[in-house]
Amino acid sequence: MKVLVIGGDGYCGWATALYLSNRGYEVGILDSLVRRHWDNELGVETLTPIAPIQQRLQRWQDLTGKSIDLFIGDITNYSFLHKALHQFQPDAIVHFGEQRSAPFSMIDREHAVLTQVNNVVGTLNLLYIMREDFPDCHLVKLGTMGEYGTPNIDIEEGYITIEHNGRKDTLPYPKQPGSMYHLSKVHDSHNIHFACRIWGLRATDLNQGIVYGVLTEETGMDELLINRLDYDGVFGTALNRFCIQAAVGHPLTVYGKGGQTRGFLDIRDTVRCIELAIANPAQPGEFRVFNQFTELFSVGDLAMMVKKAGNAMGLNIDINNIENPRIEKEEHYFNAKNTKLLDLGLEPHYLSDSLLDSLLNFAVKYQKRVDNNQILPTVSWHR
Ligand code: NAD
Ligand code: USQ
Repeated sequence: MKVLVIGGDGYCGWATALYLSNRGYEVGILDSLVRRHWDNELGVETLTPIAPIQQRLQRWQDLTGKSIDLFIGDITNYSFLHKALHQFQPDAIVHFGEQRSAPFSMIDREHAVLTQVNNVVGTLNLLYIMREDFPDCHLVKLGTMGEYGTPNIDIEEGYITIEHNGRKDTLPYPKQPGSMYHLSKVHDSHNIHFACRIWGLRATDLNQGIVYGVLTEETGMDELLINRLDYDGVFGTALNRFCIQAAVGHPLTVYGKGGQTRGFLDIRDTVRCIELAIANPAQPGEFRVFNQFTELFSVGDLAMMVKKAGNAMGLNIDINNIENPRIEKEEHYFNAKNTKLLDLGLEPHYLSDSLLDSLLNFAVKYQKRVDNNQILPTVSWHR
């Protein structure tokens, strides 16, 4: 089976491409490398030294004998995308290739427009090519749990059955995203749903929670295969950031009261979830939605867990509840369903002391690469 991984030079995409290649899928990576460019523009670097994509792929081939095709270009460029897809002829497309940072999208108007154009137009181009030339191809699209926001009722997987004035229907679950980035994912979901309903395409929208960890079986095989691990205030995400902050003796940056609760998952489960979605494709015309996370945590509780694990290793760790740069609920109800991937066979790697130890040790190993000036948040949601 041929799988094209769009965004395969990024954090989730790189781990997924190698995992699928290792399991016998014929894999292609398509990436514009724009994420490396945004890092340069912001003056930030991943904690880990990542090799150029060509070197990464050469090393993978040398180690395993497996080759991965590479297409460098931007999916908002229709003619490039058209050519790449016709060359590769995918059976499934895994689409990670978007601007994925909420703070980046909230810097100013330009960054909001860039985010929404990059994400919405890229996905739209993909849908049109699939409609014209690859109608049986299965689109596996990375969405986000943040599409739902934090409603005061249970969050279902994509759809909710509603009774209204004596009539009943199952409808898309209401969306209340908290950033211009999360909004771009809502727009994508609507466009993909339309393409399935009206054109009969098949798609799975994976509403993923926050990913943590860095090692997978494949990316751990060799230093040249190392994955990115972001810690800066724009692209770094909660748990990964806390572990790196702990390693360099920076107080953990809990925003506001810290009661913000989100879905989380280990990167080893991200790659498995993608495989489960590919191996069990949506039906023609079906727009399937899975909530892709394994556990719920508040950011305050995560900080406490990192402090405890770090203390046990002899690290001295403070937690700072700093002023929240975002506009979001800091204490709220949050109960989201996540049974669909479990029903397909996902066996979660739950957050454990050993994972925290390994992530903390990993961060200690690369601590010299940390620029302390990049840790505090600089982007504000406030006017
Ligand atoms: P990332 O920034 O590490 O990787 C994204 C990759 O996509 C980059 O290599 C980038 O160069 C590429 N890309 C972006 N726009 C492109 C375009 N127009 N054409 C071609 N390539 C393009 O991000 P990530 O953390 O790996 O996230 C991957 C996907 O998963 C994103 O869609 C994100 O929204 C989603 N997601 C991530 C997380 C997380 O915690 N990291 C959580 C939930 C959902
Ligand atoms: N937070 C802190 N301290 C920090 C960083 C974040 O308290 O140092 C808080 C934020 O205020 C927020 C929560 O932690 O309440 C999550 O923030 P985050 O930066 O870890 O994650 P988020 O902005 O939601 O975005 C990340 C990925 C995005 C993905 C999303 C999944 O960057 O691509 O879509 O997680 S979810 O959160 O489920 O929508």
